[in-house]
Amino acid sequence: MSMSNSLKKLSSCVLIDLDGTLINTDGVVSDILRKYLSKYGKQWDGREALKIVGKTPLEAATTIVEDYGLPCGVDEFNSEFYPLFSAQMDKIKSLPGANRLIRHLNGHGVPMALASNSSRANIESKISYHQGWKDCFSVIIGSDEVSKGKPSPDLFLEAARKLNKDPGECLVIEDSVPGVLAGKAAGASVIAVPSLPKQTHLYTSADEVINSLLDLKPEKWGLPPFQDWIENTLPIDPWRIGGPVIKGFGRGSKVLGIPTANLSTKDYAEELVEHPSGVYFGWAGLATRGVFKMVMSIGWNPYFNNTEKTIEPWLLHDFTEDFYGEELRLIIVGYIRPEANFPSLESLVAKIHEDRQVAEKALDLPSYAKFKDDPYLTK
Ligand code: ADP
Ligand code: RBF
Ligand code: MG
Repeated sequence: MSMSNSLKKLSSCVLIDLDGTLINTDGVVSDILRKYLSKYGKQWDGREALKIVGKTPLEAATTIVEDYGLPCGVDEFNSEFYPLFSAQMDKIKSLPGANRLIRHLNGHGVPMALASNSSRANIESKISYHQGWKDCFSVIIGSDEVSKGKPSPDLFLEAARKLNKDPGECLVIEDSVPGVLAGKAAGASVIAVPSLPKQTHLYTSADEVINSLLDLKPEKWGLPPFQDWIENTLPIDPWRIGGPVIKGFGRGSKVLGIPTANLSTKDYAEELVEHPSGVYFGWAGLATRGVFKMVMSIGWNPYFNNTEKTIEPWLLHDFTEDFYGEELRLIIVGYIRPEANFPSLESLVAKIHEDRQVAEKALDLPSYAKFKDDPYLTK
């Protein structure tokens, strides 16, 4: 729950978690467990993810061995799991906004500590694949270096001590519930960035819950603001997706008066997990019709509470006919805001029209406009 600004404590340093907060460890762990469990005739269904997020390695392994009734002990599981995991560590990607955050804070001389429930050795290995990260942290500390891991406050207390800071001056950034509890128990201010979708209700003890690192506003905590937003938009590394336009939920035009051209989720499952939900914009190409400005939402559409994460691109042009089946190409170049819920359909529609104006204006800026000519859009 967010506290009123006047009650917020100002922070002078940042204590940050690694797995699920800065890097997407979950993706690689899920891949390994899927294959590993199938050897025992069991199926990894991701349900366990909620139970193991933020746990120490021992707790996570115990949960898996017990819940799947594996015919091996925790030690045996670990001796098989860790070599598989180590071999895949180079494939763990940084989460959107992580690199940007680390560079920003380091560039402004804000002291940073990395405090993780994983072991010190594993932390070092994992971050070695991310250029320049190690040098940005004045302190790195793993759960094998304190007596108890999160949710105990030990890791954060020790990190603060090593930074020579009072815990009350520290801002903790965490994706897991145990991590948030640890931060609060240490006396720090805590921002939660839940790594699992639709779990916001579990994070009531955090001082602020944000959807992704893209939504972090350091100035709220007395830290230097990001300077890369331009005209209410955040430039992102452009990404491209395309495919034939399929039938969506059948309510875009009917319910909102805002048609959105849907792509098959099967064809871009990887992009869908990789990109945080939210409102984005860019360019859309239809081979026989041309290139158009585009604003879209990614996610579960809280107002409609969808069960599936989708991409809903609205082409900013009046078409006289539908174009189902035609090849649609998108280049997504910027971010506007997180998805939100609204008290009424009118307020949702008004917000989407506001997004349209933000996108239309921003796409004329040279740094976004240049993608209009990208051959991907029409070839
Ligand atoms: P669906 O449930 O299939 O997404 P919508 O009511 O959202 O249906 O309408 C989307 C369809 O409308 C698109 O697939 C496309 O064929 C057509 N369409 C017409 N104008 C637009 C536009 N400006 N942006 C996106 N789709 C449009
Ligand atoms: N749905 C929401 O529930 N919350 C939002 O914040 C939201 N933002 C949107 C922004 C844009 C630019 C567009 C095109 C759609 C947005 N919608 C949002 C999605 C809308 O609910 C969706 O298009 C319908 O579900 C139609 O299928
Ligand atoms: Mg649609």
